[in-house]
Amino acid sequence: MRTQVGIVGAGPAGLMLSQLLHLAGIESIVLEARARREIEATVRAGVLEQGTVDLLDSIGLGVRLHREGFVHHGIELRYDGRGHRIDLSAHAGGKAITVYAQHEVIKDLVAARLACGGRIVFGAAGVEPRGFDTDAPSLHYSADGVAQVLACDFIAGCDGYHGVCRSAVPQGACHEFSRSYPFGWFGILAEAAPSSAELVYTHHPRGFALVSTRSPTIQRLYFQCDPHENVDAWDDARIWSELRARLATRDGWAPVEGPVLQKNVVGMRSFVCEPMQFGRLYLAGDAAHIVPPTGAKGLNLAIADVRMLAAALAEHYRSGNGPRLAAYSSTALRRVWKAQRFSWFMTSLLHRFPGATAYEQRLQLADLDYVTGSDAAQSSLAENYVGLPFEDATC
Ligand code: RFL
Ligand code: PHB
Repeated sequence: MRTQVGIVGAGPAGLMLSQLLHLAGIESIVLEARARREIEATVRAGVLEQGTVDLLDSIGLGVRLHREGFVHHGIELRYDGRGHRIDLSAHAGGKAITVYAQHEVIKDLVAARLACGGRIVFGAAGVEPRGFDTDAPSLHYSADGVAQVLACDFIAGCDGYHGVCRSAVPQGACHEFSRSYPFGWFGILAEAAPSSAELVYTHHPRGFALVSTRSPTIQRLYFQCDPHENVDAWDDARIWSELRARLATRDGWAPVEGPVLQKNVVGMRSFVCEPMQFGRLYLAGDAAHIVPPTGAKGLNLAIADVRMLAAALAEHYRSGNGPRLAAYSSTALRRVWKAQRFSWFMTSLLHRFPGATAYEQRLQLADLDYVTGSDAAQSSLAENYVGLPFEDATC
């Protein structure tokens, strides 16, 4: 088998890359380890930046998103029992965010790929990128127990943080920068009407809490927990009691409660691999970098990477010469590091850090006071939250 671009991973990065390449007249095949129903059911991100929505619109994939997603023009920062609204649109040139679940984006992308005759190999086992330091890279894998080789011009490693592409890079070629946080997020899906029209990010002495939503009948909420927390130790009553305590305001606000449908604990890490290119292997999305979810940047960054990569590959195939392809890693990393900075800022602003001194706790409150009281600070937060402008044109 042969294709122009062999893509590993059918997450947002891999699927979007494949669709953008198709629209630029470039063939690709996606190899995905999991089954279609699994990738379409995994609950993860929810916040889409304006640029992500605009890109989905521009390729005709905005219909369901606009019908079922929620456009938010602001977020609330809550601390000391009081809420402070940040008007995102007023501070970021009219831009907004859309709350639309990642697995719904995945469903839309899979449907679009298949409708265009695109190939996604689900259940691809033992994927191994080879020869990416030569002009003849290939992906070795097995499907239904039969060994296969996919020869290609380029390999796109879109296989997430635990994928095989980054680990195929020779030791020493990849410089890794990382930070782990001494807490995780306990995430729930609950059957209840939205508690709030906009997202609520809360700082509380018991720890961070976040109110988000999914639909008129399903809410998504998170609270800071021990990274090794046992979800089975938390029944519905205990979960709601903790959320009530952290989210309470002086004027008696309380979340709308309902049965908890799903619960899990998410670790918090920051990670960057530099560079993002090794010969003919290009990494994109979580395969190259991850952020703690407090800034809602991971999925959006994955989409931004492949937008740049697709434009660079299109230029390469069009002109036979690819200055953009050569610059992919450095161009992408500039955006990546700004998202790292913002995610670190939001995480530091809002969480309770075990062992923080009284002095550090006071600084954190001063930071919250500054951000919610200063127009300049709100503009900075809003500009980053809705998504920084793209430096590069689309393909
Ligand atoms: P993904 O989504 O991990 O997809 C990688 C795909 O590769 C497959 N794969 C392999 N396939 C073949 N062979 C192998 N050896 C393979 N190994 C792996 C996997 O099965 C999978 O299908 O990476 P991608 O495409 O880079 O997308 C990244 C995003 O998924 C991630 O950054 C976001 O979910 C992060 N995130 C958020 N991002 C946002 O922009 N906004 C948010 O509101 C937001 N909230 C979140 C989040 C992540 C969370 N968790 C669970 C960490 C909230 C949470 C709780
Ligand atoms: C979500 O709705 O899942 C969500 C919202 C905001 C975040 C992270 C996750 O910062």
